[in-house]
Amino acid sequence: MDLVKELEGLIPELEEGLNQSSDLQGLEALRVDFLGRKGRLAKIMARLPELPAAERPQLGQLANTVKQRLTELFDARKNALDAAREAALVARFDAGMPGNMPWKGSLHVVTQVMEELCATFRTLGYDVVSGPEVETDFYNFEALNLPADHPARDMQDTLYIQDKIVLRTHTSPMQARTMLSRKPPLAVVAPGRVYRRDSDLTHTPMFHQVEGLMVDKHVSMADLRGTLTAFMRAVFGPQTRVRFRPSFFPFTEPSAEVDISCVMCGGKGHAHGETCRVCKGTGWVEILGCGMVDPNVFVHVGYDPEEVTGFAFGLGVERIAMLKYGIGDLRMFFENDVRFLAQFA
Ligand code: 2NL
Repeated sequence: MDLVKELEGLIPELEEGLNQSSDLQGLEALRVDFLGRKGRLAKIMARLPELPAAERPQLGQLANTVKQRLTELFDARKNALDAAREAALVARFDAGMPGNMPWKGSLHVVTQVMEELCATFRTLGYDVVSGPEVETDFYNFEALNLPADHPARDMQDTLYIQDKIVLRTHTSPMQARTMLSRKPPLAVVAPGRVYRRDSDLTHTPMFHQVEGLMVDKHVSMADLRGTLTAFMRAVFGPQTRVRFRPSFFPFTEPSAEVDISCVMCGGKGHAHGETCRVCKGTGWVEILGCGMVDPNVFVHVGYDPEEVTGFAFGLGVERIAMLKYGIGDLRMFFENDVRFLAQFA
């Protein structure tokens, strides 16, 4: 048998094989078949001892040449396939197509509403003040006309850090701090987190408040009414009607609760022949509490109640956000389901 012919025959055979394989997998199979350790070239070389000793060096040399040629053919085909694949990718690539946009975070809806409420008061000339969530008994209770034995302290269950140190139950301590560090006239809003020992369908242990305070000579209930009416119309639209009902808070006298015409039914109490689920048919929804600052509060912060008067109010941000966006379940704000949050991005 002529080993020379067999060796030389490998070249056209590989050429034909290469022409028929059009993917990298087929190419690798061919490489193993021809050039692998147990491949066809190796098998021919294994038969070298069949030859007379004198012919072996010549055949060895031929084998090297054939091996080199096989390798060249193989590499050339591989390069051609790689280039074709690259060209196909480039042909499909559209540089004008939008890329995969990374997810972008956004402010929480409660933060957005809180900032909107503060921005509205800024346009009315109010300063925005913020401070500690861990407060002393003095700023959280005592200064606000809530002495230790006052029954009104039971109105809200407090989270204690230690004796006389609490998680603030409202943001009014910031207003007490502001009055102690500034002189009238002043107008401030205090946004932020507040804490209560309360947890059920409609209460969370942490929620957000915005409280406001104005102190000057001759500040009246009419100023309070005008300010809050303008505020409500800025937040819920110019068609909003506002009403005041008498109420009680330990830090204001007189005190009132404010209702606005229902954001759902426009105050009609019903829609499409059904009782409105937001206002329960009354046409009004409660939105905040307010009043004229109790003279005792002024005494605690060193203001003369014969000299100045003031009004104050407090509201829950989650409640405003629920009414503004028709959110029916308070827990939505705290579950951090991105599908919910992203609607307000
Ligand atoms: C409510 C009612 C209110 C105040 C908060 C206040 C603060 C100072 C002095 C007097 Cl420093 N008053 N704040 C007054 C009336 C009502 O909040 O229902 N909040 C959710």
